[in-house]
Amino acid sequence: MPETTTVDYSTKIPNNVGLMDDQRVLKALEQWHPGYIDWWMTMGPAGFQTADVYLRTAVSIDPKGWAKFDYVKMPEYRWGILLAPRQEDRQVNFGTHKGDKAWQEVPGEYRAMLRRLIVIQGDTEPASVEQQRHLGKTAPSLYDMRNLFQVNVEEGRHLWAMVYLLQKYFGKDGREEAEGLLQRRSGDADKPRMLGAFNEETPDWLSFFMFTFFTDRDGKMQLESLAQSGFDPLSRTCRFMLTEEAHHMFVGETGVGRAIERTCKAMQEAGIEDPNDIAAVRKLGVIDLPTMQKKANLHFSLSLDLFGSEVSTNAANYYSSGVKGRFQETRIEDDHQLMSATYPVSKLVDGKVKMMDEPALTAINMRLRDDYVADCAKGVERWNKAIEKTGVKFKLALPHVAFHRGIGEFGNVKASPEGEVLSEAEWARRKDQWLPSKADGDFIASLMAPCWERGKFASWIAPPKAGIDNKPGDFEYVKVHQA
Ligand code: BYC
Repeated sequence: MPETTTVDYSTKIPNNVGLMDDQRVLKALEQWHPGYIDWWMTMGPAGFQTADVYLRTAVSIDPKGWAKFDYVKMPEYRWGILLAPRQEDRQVNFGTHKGDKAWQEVPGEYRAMLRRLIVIQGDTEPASVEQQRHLGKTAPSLYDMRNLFQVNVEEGRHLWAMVYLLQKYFGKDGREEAEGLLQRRSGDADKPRMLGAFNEETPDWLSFFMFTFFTDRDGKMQLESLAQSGFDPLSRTCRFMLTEEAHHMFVGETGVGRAIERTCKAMQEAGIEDPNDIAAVRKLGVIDLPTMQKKANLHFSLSLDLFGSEVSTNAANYYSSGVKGRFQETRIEDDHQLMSATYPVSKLVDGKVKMMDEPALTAINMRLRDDYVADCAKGVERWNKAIEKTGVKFKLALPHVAFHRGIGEFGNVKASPEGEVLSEAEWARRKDQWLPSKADGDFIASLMAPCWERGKFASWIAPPKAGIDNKPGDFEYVKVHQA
């Protein structure tokens, strides 16, 4: 079967890339499959592998109606290879090869670069599943549990997507890298995942929602940039991944939004006006807004580190070579080569944060990070509108980009959420005001009691506005008794 818009489910590995006619790759993927299932069973969602879960599975790559919903046991989910349709006349849209026909094979000189980018992207996908594997046990509702599992199986599929590229286009090295993706483990001292944020814990559901809001949004930005790639199979893969990614950010934004809604409502009902009266708010069995701010500070700053250094020759090379573009590259009005343009970069000068013009080519990471920050800010604004509507006087805010950073210009300094540079001693004295402390973590953990009755929600979170696939409020999204 040639490339199609519908997915061929007749093979063990569903696909729209004509795998049946590509025996070499089909065989490589079939050999990789048992290792993947083994990884899923040992590192995937703990405790629910035998339960029926109401999941969506991609059946087509047509943006309208690409998914179907049904009960599936997670290990039987049909992970497959799905690429957005090929555009015959697609070109390389930026860099020194601008105007050339997009590449259907890997150009020899960019092989190492492309492989590295694909491996980094691939590594994050299983990492997030590992980070989230214990959350099912404390799910605040069946609805939320189902969303967690949906995110997890799709991250698993995104790993398949990168493994397909490695195995089809990178020969022996690609097969070795595909194995490596199953060997590393989030948080493991000896064989950690590649990027910092993917070795952190996701200890509770508020972290999960913040992660899907902030870190999956980095995923969106990185995938958008890779979707611009002159290497057409990478572009097409990332374009389809983005359709799935949108739901993950929805889970994050509405998850935090529902926690906020519940807290504000509980405060109103109890007549508590001061959102900073943390002890009083916590007594209501909800998460106080200042603690939500701390969690946002943590996840935002960890996610900023995923953009690499503000000024990066790696990023410049990716761009000039045509392998990784800018966010919405084709909508930007400039020469798409950045020979002489500059871009303002935030830098530390004499202990103060200042904007300095740098060659736009080396400031690609900074630009993507700026686009990301703007996208995050819109979501935070929506949360603030919801708070305002309830009459509670509190505003969430994104911390300064210098706050709590491990990578880049601010990687070695301590700064407050307002961007004021601090001494180590000052930071140590005040950091618990800005980042979740042990006591905050313990309090949140105390609320993480499972709530698995149909249509019921844990004390700290409001129900969603609508069900998944228009299901009613008491729908049994996960048949937990089978687990
Ligand atoms: N941690 O020039 P630099 C997602 C290293 S999330 C550790 O500043 P570059 C998802 C870097 O490797 C999206 N090391 O950075 C979300 C380099 O090392 P070498 C994932 C780091 O290369 C939720 C050195 O520092 N996708 O999809 O321009 C759930 C200097 O590098 C880090 C991608 O990231 C770090 N944070 O940019 C599931 C896309 N940052 O070469 C999934 C692919 C930098 O000197 N990756 N280093 O040994 C890239 O585009 C780039 O590699 C990066 C870094 C943006 C990550």
